[in-house]
Amino acid sequence: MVQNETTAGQTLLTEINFDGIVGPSHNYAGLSLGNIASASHKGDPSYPRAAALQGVAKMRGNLARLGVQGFLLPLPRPNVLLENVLALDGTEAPPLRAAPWSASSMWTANAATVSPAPDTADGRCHLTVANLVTMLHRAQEWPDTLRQLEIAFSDTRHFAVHGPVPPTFGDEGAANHMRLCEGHGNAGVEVFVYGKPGGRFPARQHEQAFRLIRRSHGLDPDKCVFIEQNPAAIEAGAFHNDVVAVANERVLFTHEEAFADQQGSYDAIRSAFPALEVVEVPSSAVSLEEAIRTYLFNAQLLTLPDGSMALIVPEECRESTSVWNWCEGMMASNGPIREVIPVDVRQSMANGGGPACLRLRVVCDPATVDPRFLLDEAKADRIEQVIARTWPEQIDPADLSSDNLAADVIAARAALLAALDLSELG
Ligand code: SUG
Repeated sequence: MVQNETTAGQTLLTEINFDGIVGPSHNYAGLSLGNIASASHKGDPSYPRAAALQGVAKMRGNLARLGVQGFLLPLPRPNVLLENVLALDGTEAPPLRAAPWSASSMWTANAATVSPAPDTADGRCHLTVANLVTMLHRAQEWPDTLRQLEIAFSDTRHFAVHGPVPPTFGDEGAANHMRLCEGHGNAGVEVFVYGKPGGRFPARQHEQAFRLIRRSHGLDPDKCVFIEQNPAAIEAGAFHNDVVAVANERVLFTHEEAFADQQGSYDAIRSAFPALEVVEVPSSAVSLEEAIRTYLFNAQLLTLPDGSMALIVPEECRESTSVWNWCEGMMASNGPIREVIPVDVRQSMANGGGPACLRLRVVCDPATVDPRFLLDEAKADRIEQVIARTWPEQIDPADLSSDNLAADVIAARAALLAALDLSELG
């Protein structure tokens, strides 16, 4: 396990990836305006069992690589509360009927914004649950996500879990947040990336949401950088910044067209974090469209136990000539990213969620987390068995009002909670 001891020498801080287990109602309803994969797979049949097993396989790989892995559970679906609020009576448009069924909480990069303990004024790790207000099917997530975070990170000596910022300010969590540091357990520089409204697609992350989080997490203003997303990237389908950039330790891996002012953004980060190493992919090598289609940047950039870095990318990257050529060139060079490892998360990808969307990074001492949210091989076996036994094999969007399917989805989730001793989330 890669671990850093804090200067106080009391806790062992490490980065833990908490993956969202893909829920039994996973479907393609085309609910996310501005998310090209979601729109283009609208109406397709989905395969929840295969989707969830792909997710567990990814977690197993990272558990083997890093020695530590966490997870968050699917939320209750169909969401009866939302169904009632929407006054569904069969006359509504199909997207409204589909929203209470969404399994979108699988993308835990949108669960919360996380500031590790070494960055905060009170020395605790702060998490603010994301309000996700821009999309109806995602706005229903936060109350149940908050309940889960409050259990997983209930040790208030080490964690502070915050409710959402007011809904006036759209907040999509860690998907638009990056952290540069010498090692995960050292104090870092937090980079907040926001969009400006007014374009063809919604700008889902508002600047003021992040400014509020900066204050409530007790972050030093000199160690925070606020950067505008490139409006052209949002127009091209980068609805979250993690579709075009990812950071780990001193490395920022980014497309050339990620930010409104690319060079100015590097300069701003570098003035707070002089050791910054930028690995930039030029548009001449990989177009913005191809980067978004393959999700090259929606990768997990991991520090392996030997200190080298590996990039966990979707399989779609290996199938793209321009992207794979670039990856091979990078691996042959002397850069900080030594290895590129493709993983199959195709069911999630078809809804616009790559390897990085599926995980929330929390730097903390694993001993301070509720162990029920931490994975080991035996637990992965157990999770797989429940999924294989109870997750629907296929869902057609037209099935989404069926009482039988609702009963199956509810029973499947309950079986998983029981297997993990987490029935209190029921
Ligand atoms: O919010 N897709 C998600 C994908 C989220 C990806 N997360 C990150 N980039 N971190 C979204 O757009 C599609 C659901 C549907 O169409 O049924 C969806 O919600």
